[in-house]
Amino acid sequence: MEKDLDPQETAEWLESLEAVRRVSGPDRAAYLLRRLATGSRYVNTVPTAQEPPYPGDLALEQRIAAYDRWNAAAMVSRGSKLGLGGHLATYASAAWLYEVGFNHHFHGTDDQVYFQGHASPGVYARAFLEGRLTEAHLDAFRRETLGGLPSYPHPRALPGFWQFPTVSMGLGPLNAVYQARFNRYLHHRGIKDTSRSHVWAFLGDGEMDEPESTAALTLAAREGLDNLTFVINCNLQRLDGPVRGNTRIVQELESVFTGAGWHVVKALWGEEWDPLLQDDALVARLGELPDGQFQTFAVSDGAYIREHLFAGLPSDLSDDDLRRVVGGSRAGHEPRKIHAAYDLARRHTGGPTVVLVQTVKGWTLGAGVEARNANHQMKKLTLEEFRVMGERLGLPVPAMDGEFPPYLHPGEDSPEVRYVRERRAALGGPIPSRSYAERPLPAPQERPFAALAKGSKQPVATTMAFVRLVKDLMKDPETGRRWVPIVPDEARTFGMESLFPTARIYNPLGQRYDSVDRELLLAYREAADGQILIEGITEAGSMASLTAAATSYATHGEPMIPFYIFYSMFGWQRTGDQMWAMADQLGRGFLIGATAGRTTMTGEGLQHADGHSQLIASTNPACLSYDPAFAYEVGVIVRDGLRRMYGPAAENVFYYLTVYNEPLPQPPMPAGAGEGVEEGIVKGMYRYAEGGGEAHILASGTAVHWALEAQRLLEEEYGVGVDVWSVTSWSELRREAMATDGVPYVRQALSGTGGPVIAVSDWMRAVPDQIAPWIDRPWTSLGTDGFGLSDTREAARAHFGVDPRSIADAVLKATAST
Ligand SMILES: Cc1ncc(C[n+]2csc(CCOP(=O)(O)OP(=O)(O)O)c2C)c(N)n1
Ligand SMILES: [Mg+2]
Repeated sequence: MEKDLDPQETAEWLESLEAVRRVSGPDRAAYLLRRLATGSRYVNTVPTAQEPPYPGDLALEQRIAAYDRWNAAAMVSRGSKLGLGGHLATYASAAWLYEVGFNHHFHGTDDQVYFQGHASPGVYARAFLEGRLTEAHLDAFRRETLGGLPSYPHPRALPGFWQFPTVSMGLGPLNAVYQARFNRYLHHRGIKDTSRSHVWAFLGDGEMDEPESTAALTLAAREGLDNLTFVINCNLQRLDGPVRGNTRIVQELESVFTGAGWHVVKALWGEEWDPLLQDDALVARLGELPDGQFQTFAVSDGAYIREHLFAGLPSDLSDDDLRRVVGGSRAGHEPRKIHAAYDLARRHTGGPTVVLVQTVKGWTLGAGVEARNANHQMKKLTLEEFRVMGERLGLPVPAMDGEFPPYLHPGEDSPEVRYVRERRAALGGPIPSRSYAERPLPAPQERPFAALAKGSKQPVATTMAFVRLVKDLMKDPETGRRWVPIVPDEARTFGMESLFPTARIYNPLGQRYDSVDRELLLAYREAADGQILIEGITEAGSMASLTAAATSYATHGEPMIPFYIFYSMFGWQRTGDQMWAMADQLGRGFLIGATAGRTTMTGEGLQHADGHSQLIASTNPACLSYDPAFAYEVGVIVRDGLRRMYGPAAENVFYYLTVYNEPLPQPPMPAGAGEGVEEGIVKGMYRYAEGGGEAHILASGTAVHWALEAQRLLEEEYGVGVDVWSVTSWSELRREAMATDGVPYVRQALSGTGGPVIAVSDWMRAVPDQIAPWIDRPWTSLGTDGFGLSDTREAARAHFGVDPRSIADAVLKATAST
């Protein structure tokens, strides 16, 4: 809660504003407030006179930055001969933002840096200078089949180097907020002291258009995340042209971040502007100039600038000076100004900081590139352009023949190389770097799994079975505290309120109110060391939380076991890109799609009824996706998942389990078959109920119950005996079949049986059809293709033709025609 430092002054101001409102109307009062929030002067937050001394050797750093600029441009240009692409302009505008960080601010062991994806050539160039990469690496940029460098920050493709994938725009800023938040969570829960760590997120001004970019701003302020800094490179351009041609992106972002409660630091103008900015009229004019016009000034001659920007204002500068200052003097090209801003950001307490820094896109790459609308897609400079750039940067430009420029290196023993290595050593080690030691977790106690294996006569939905399981697992003496339950405001829907009193809901402020239900056994309990993350109604935020927890084994050396439980409809199709990014980031954990199925959630209809998330999940190579029918299957899958993700040979996979909300009796794990059943559950199918073998019904999830009912109907009414199989994972069966050189498991399982195969589930037909190519017998699939609708379960299932009667009909038809 904000403290009123001077209540009397507050009262006076409020009184004045109230008077404005009375006299001139509410619109006028609102205008004044808006001006106050957004109309701060369009100048640097730290004036030159107040800049802290620069902590490094500026001349040397200039040369280092020059080498990095050259090599970044060279690697992209050289790659262009194969048509592999790459980006020149992003890094060229941001080079100093990174150099100042590398030399003075990024703490190797503590800090976590989200690099702007398209700036990766510069990050590689810097690693080349530090001796972490060789020329051969740079020359294999974007040639991953040769073991070369990935185009963007991809931990999965370069796992010792990159930590955070960023190039799907908007996910970086969102994930960065939740990463900073998760660091605090680990701290508050006593799992790791993260008080020294800082999260830096480098973002494009165009990237801020993505709704995800600003989605978590208020969370960061609310939770006081002063361990987080956004650096937004305001080069005023995105891919096609200006970010805000007719208005101003810096002021827009300033008002958004200010309104969200962030500390805003502006670093806009280079030092040469200082005398000009003495003129308030010019400052006011700059603050009202459309960005598109300012971009044009960046490429205009002095006469045009004098005529259009300075019209009516005095200026002592020559045309050449004007061209130089207006053309390129920006705070983002000056290490002192960047350091001043970062320093302020790091010293700020109580909340997050955003540094809005102005640059020219393509800076130093020459007149054909700088501030040009098409520069995002320029992939190559001519040798002449390299020569001009090298001279401008003060580099020893070699004689160049052939088509492409060489890489430049000052020599192993040069002051430049010694300096970058010393700086990184002083700051604790290389960045980016993803290094950690695997810490296998012991297998949990057997008791919770044994409870599920016993089954229950009382009808229980598989959602409840899962929640009971994790509730028990959270009590495990060794691993219980590593569980991280994540829910977007649906804990009650999934029966999770039973976790509130013991596990409690994480809130760094604790609970500052008497909860309305405090007398109840299952009262709403918030606590600073709470274990449950109730994220509010944000699936995107929950996914970002999951990503942070799922990668804690690598980012913190602390394996955590997150499970994120959500309405299955609002998972894969809504946030599938985040699941893709989590796969890139090598996340490990459980996604639980609850209230799954097109017909199983009664009465909710078209936008809730999920008949396809199993299909989307199957497209993610890191995801093992299961559709269990019975509680004991849930137990077997979770136990196997814990082994595969947290055991001694941990794999970089995550799990998706769909669970249903239809309470049904839960049978005990079939006895006798024992290990065969468990193996079948893990591999994807096993025979649950033999019944004559004239046909075979393959069913998954809740549809196994319909299949069993169809089996009974067929036996009793038609004397047809069929077997019912529980398919726990269509996609794992398919993957194994595609991968094996031998007989696929699905064929092995069915070997020795005959008769047609009928597949059914609460998913669209394409889900079971995944295994159809390996069924060498008549195949029929039933499913819930089309939009969902609300009705009783029975009516909905009859509508889609997946109810027991429809299954029986399909079996009769199939057996008749064979
Ligand atoms: C979600 C998503 N949409 C579109 C793109 C394609 N894209 C890549 S870079 C870019 C423009 C980036 O502009 P900005 O964020 O301002 O970065 P700058 O290069 O100017 O620093 C676009 C549209 C993407 N990478 N991710
Ligand atoms: Mg931009």
